[in-house]
Amino acid sequence: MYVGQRLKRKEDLKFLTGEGKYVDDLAFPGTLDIFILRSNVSHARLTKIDVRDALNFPGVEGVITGLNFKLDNRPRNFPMAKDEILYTGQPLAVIIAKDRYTAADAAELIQVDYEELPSVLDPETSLKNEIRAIEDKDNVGYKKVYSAGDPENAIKDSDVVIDEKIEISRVYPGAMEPRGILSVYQQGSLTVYASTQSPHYMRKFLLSVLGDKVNDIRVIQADTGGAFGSKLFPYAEDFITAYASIVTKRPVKWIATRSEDMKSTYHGRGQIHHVKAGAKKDGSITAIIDDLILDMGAASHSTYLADIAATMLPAAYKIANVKVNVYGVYTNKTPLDQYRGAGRPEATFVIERIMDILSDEVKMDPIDFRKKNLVTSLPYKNPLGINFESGDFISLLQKSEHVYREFERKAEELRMKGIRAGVGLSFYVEENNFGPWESASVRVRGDGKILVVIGAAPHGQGDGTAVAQIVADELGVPIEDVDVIWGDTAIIGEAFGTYGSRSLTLAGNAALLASRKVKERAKKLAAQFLKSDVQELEYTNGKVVNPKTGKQISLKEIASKVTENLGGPWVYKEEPRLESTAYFGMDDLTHPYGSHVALVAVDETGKPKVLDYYAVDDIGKVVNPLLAEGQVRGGVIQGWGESVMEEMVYDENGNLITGSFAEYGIPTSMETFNIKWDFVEVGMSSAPLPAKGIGEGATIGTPPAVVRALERAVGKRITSIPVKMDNIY
Ligand code: MCN
Ligand code: MO
Repeated sequence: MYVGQRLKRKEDLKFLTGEGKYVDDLAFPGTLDIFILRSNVSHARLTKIDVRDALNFPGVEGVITGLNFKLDNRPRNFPMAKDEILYTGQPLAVIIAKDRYTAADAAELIQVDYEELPSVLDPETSLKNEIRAIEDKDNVGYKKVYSAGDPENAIKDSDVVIDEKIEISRVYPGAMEPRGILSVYQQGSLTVYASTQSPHYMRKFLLSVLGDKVNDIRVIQADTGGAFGSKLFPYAEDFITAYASIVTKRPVKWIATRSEDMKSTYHGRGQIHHVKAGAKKDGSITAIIDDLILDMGAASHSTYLADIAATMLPAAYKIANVKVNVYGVYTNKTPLDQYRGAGRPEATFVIERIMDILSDEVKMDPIDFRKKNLVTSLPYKNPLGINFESGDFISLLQKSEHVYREFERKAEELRMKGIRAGVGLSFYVEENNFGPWESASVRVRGDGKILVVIGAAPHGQGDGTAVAQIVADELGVPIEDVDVIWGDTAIIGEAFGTYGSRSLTLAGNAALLASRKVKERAKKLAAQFLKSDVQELEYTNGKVVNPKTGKQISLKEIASKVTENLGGPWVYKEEPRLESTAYFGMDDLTHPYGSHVALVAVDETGKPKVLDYYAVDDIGKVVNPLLAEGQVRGGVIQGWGESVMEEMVYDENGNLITGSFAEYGIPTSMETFNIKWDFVEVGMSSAPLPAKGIGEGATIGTPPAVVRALERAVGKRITSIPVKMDNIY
């Protein structure tokens, strides 16, 4: 069995040997580059763009301004500003030239006339609606109330009530490879190579507005150096580049520089919660009332993040009375969207801060306080309608509690030596496997090698290896004979992609089902070669056998037999097909859960350091614990970065101050630390291979654990991230 083994990734070698092919590594003769002139004011009325000098610049092939398509929820004037500029970094003009340097030089000759308008950057100021972020538009672009029970009265009935402002700053989903796209025009059609999480979705959204200008669009995912949620939804640059290649009838490439990526890639998180929560003396929570403000930036495509955060807020706890008032507000900033965890890290940070703060207020041990309120039997439907399908919260918490007590003893020893140290524990419920379905094809080739094409589009997770494990087990063949490929709209019918920690469960199960169908095909074909009735045959260990006669034929032999006799007659009673496609989806999302424990020390300058770290998850069946652990390790470090260093900061004029890695703190190898990961396989999903996702879990579990540890180390209540050194000095 390969499933369950810690196999190394099949996909790593090409990257380790420098043979990866990212978009910018691809070269086509005659490729033109584009440079995007972006706004350097955050709010203005655009009156005129004069491009004459730029057009005459040697090497320039064209300039585009005012390009607009109708797409829901994108900024007014998308993909380029036309009459109103809404944020610094918004595209104003596009220069197409023989190379990127020429394009950038020509851009300097463009004259932009505008009248500045007051801008609003702070989401709470925006909520007041005194200054409009978008002219003629209410700043509150989204409003929704989630409510259950009678929270107002339940709060009044509490022995202890807390009232806190909890802030989760905006962050940059900093993938190693910035975004990039290459659109190749040929005979009225486009082949688009992109750094993306979903070629199929990209094809769909490009076709939705360019469909009348081209015959077809094929999207190929180039090797993609990470995405963390940020390369899924449509971007201005996708449309601009594809459009530029249509008008020039040439290949056109756009590659973001790092600083360009930081202002144009949708930022993540950006939520403020004003929370009131109450508890009884015995530690039972009475109610939570939360005003959730989502800092949407200049567009409204991020509202689903507030919905996820609101409905997941009660988390693993029995809280009957809850109300979340959601306000999505416009600000003159880069639009917001998902970043690894997408709404669940925000919900978890808020609820876990509440758990710790309430436990302090009722003077209870924070773990006992959690136990008092934890959901004890699953399935369980939370008051806002989310169904937690399977698992055992209490026993997992007991596991992490054990580590918590041990870390507490270590912290105590450190404190005796005068070192400021603290321990924090978080318990979280995840929501993943966002749907609706995924596809996979399994093809046995003439040489017996197996090609699996999955509709998911991994970009660092390692799903290719795990899917190969699943298929190799099911077909009973060596894993070396199984190749998994993905990321091309022309090689797989329809598909969705990689996001919402769904690839292993949905594409993995689709591959499992496709393999089962292939086994049925193999039996049918074997029947004629073994001169048996198909009912008599069994498929085991890569062979079809007839237990009665003892005759057998391997999958490889069948594949070879149906592809021999070049030029010969059709001799098959059965169609010689040894391939199958399957689609797999589930009725509902999955809800794995886990717990993180951190031991953190703060030195005399206020610099925090993680001394020890433990995480435990229940994601149902774990296909490859090495890959899952890799996800947790990366996620913990990202969660640490978000907790203590990462923040997108704007000045009062709307300039992005953290516009490069010189100003934006992102963890490096120097900030990593020891992480121990454990898993249990209790809460199975309903899929044939009963897995749930792990791709985002650690970014959800980490911030509340490390922030609690910091709070304990310095003895000061902490309610916003990133925690600033001067707060804990
Ligand atoms: N896995 C497993 N057993 C399970 C579940 C998963 O062995 N029961 C393994 C899978 O084989 C895969 C990995 O764990 O190698 C993650 O699988 P899964 O949970 O299905 O998540 P996805 O593959 O769908 O990845 C998406 C997820 C998301 S939503 C973000 S955001 C994120 C993340 O993955 N972005 C990443 N991890 C990332 N890791 C890298 N390197 N780069 C990103 O951009
Ligand atoms: Mo994601």
